[in-house]
Amino acid sequence: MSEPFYITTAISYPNGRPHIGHAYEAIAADAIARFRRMQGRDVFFLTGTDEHGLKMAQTARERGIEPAALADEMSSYFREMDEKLNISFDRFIRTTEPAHHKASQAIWQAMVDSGDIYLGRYEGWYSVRDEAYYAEDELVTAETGEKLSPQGTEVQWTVEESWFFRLSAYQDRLLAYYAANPDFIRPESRRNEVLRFVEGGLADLSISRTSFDWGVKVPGSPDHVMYVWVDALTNYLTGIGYPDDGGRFGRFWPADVHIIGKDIIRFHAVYWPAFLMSAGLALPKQVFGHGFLLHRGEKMSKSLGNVVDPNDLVAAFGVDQLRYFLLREVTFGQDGSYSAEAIVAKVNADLANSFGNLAQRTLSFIAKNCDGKLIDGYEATDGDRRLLGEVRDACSVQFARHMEALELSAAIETWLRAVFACNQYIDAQAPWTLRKTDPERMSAVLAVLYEAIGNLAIAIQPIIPGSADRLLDLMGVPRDERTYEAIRSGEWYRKVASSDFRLAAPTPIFPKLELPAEA
Ligand code: ME8
Repeated sequence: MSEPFYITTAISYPNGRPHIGHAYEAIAADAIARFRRMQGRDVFFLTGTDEHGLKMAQTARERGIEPAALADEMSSYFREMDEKLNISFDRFIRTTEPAHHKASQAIWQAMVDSGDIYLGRYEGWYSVRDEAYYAEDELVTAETGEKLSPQGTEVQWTVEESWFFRLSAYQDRLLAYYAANPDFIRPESRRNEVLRFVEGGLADLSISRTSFDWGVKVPGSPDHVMYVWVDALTNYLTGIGYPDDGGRFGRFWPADVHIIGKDIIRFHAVYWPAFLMSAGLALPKQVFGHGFLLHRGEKMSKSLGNVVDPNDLVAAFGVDQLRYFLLREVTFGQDGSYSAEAIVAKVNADLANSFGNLAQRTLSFIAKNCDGKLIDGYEATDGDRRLLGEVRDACSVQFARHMEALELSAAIETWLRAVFACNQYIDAQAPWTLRKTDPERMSAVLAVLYEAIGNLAIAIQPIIPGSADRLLDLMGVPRDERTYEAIRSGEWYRKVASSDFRLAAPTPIFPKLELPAEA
């Protein structure tokens, strides 16, 4: 059986509709999941919605509906967005599912059993927006004199009986774990941020609430619901069957990587490992905090009116166009900016003009001038071998190395350099001239290009799955040959060429984009 690979996104708060930041995270995680599947790994990809907590309860109250009704409605928009973006999740989890309540109570009980939970009284600051507690010295003062969270959100003084988690007892164990596992938190900037925070000392964490009841009930303490982050983080266990399904849970835990945004790194890299240590469970291998997506360099906010619905971007530019832009433009781990102009410019330059044009002119030439027939054997020149070697190396070895390191934009750049090399080759070889002067050489050049384009399409599948599939279907590349292994072995071209496959006249896979009028 192949090696498991368990990847998760954060689960989103469905207190509003999904925005481009949610889309970005889903797309990045999907590219990694697809890449690992192509490597032959047995992938489990989890995503979903985080439906408890005060923020959900308050939004529902403002809208005059029950929190459950709000969650049902909004969660469906997240799922629809995922489907539209071609996100290949294996499970879409909702934290209101009974199985999740059971899992959260199980991990709670395990923490009780290790003596890490005690009853106390919480007096301090809470931000509903962030669903987070803050210490006095973490707060910032606004120009108006109002106290705000370090994220700039409103905080309220809260006094409540509460169950506490003995987080303070985990400082040394966490620091030792970070030191022994330098790749646990990535990128480096996030790791440093977490180290500084933990080195500064950890206070015990309030992990239950009594002032509202929209949450998972604390076992044996019916007046308390769990602090939303305790149940939210546990989704990563529920998703693979904890506590019952020994089979799947045993196979996929610990997770290979949690893909999350930089604003929630503390929950994933401090609280979560401490909860798991307390419950006697293994720790995830990696937590990756990606950057934030800005609109024209500005933070998205309802008041600025620049919160963009991902569905509109898909309608305007296309799914793969959006996926490509986000993964190529934003260095994974850093903040990035987007605008309609930037999407149009990047997609036209890279997909329409470089890759699309390469495929279109080669394939339509073969369809038109060779009856769609490919030649099986030919005499390769040094230049032919050089190009094929370069493309093969870029598409299998280098692309894969970058993807494994979660350097998504670097992987795409490598691929694009190979596309450029093909375009130089086609211009230098000029098959349209050879057609008259040396038809045999023309056929060889087309065979080289066909294999190169096929390899480029195979490699880029995780990034632009729909378009790559269409191109590979058109080119007759067998489904089971669409892997990095197939690129390396170089067998697929001969199989296609020696079969009775005939290439049909292609329509462009990447039509040139126009800037929408209202942009
Ligand atoms: O934080 N750019 O939910 P959420 C990029 N429920 N990513 C962004 C972003 C932006 N502009 N805005 C948000 C939560 N995100 C919790 C998670 S996990 C056990 C619980 C990212 O809906 C954000 O960083 O506020 C997070 O990873 C994800 O979107 C969901 O954010």
